[in-house]
Amino acid sequence: MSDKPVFVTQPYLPPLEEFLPYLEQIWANKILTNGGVMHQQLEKELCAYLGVEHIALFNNGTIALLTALQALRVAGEVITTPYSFVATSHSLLWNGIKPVFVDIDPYTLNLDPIKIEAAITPQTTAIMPVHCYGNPCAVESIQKIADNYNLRVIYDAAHAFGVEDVGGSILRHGDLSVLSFHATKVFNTFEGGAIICPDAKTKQRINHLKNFGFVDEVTVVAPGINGKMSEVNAAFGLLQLKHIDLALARRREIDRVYREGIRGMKGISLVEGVGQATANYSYFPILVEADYPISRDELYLQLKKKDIYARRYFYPLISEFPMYRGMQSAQCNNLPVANEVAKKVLCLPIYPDLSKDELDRIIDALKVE
Ligand code: T4K
Repeated sequence: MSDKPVFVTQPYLPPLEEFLPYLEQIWANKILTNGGVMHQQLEKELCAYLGVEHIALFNNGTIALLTALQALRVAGEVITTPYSFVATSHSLLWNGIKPVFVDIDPYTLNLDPIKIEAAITPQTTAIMPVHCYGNPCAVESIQKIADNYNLRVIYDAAHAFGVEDVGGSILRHGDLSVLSFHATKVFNTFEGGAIICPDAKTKQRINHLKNFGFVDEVTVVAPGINGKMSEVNAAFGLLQLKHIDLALARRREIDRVYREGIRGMKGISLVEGVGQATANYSYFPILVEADYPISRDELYLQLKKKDIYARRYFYPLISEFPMYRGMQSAQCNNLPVANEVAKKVLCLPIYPDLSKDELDRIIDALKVE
């Protein structure tokens, strides 16, 4: 059995020689960024692959989130989840918006729709839910609330590449959805991200905003940012797309082996997928319960000693960080489920190149007496 370190994830890299022709084309064109041919091609191919109509590529998911909020002119207060990566609520603070944290559902680990209404105030303008681990949010209940109160919905879909519900892509819900193509994601462009939007007019506004607000050489219509994806990143995306189905199939198999090996272990609960017609197996979270022989943190350290680098996504909760913890909605008693889950969660390694030996090694390491 190999004992090389196993990380929570590892990017899937196609053979290097397959990437060289893309680089040769970039070298020949000398167009490195600002919406070159690779960029245009990737937008087209992603729309087809994901089954969406309009996509705007970005240099990362965080800038895409910032821009999505700007695109819809969101202000005031936005309801969001504390159980996510900090970029979700940081994007609100960067826009001068006050995040209002609402607790999560204990099964989906996403924003609990039943608790949203009580958090709405006259200042609320939008809801920013997260499809955490690629598990779909309660999209219909959320839309109903948004319609009743005239709120915008921006999904942080950083984990949800390729996820579908019975009606098609999960990314079609809400006003906008934001993807991350970071190295640690199911589909990566080294760094990258995207906004999925419903119509050409919104896409045009997003395109202006990600290019400093420029419409043409002499016209600037908004205080935009530089959110453009480069040609090298787009080229890598085009190549990744050729391998994505294989990578997803491998993830599905790892998920199956984990479930088979772990189900029935005393003190470990699995997070079940709810509402996916197609899942992407982006993370493999387990919950370490009170009747497990050791605590979650002891297990985390014990795995580390065995060179297995599981991660406590998402602990600490966003609401525990200094820039949020003074807010009323960040208080522990407002977020009992999120606080409980953050204490129990551990994400096990999952990525296409994880070998059978490594997988067995991880499952064995969970068998603690
Ligand atoms: N919204 C949500 C819900 C998100 O989860 C994220 C990002 C965003 C928004 C923002 O999107 P971006 O602006 O990032 O596009 C990682 C990622 O940096 C972050 O993208 C991701 N979420 C978050 C959940 O995880 P860290 O601090 O855990 O990453 P790091 O560097 O510790 O990497 C984890 C492991 O992955 C390493 O131990 C080894 C492996 N790894 C990592 C990198 C970067 C590699 O093998 N190769 C690599 O290049 O945040």
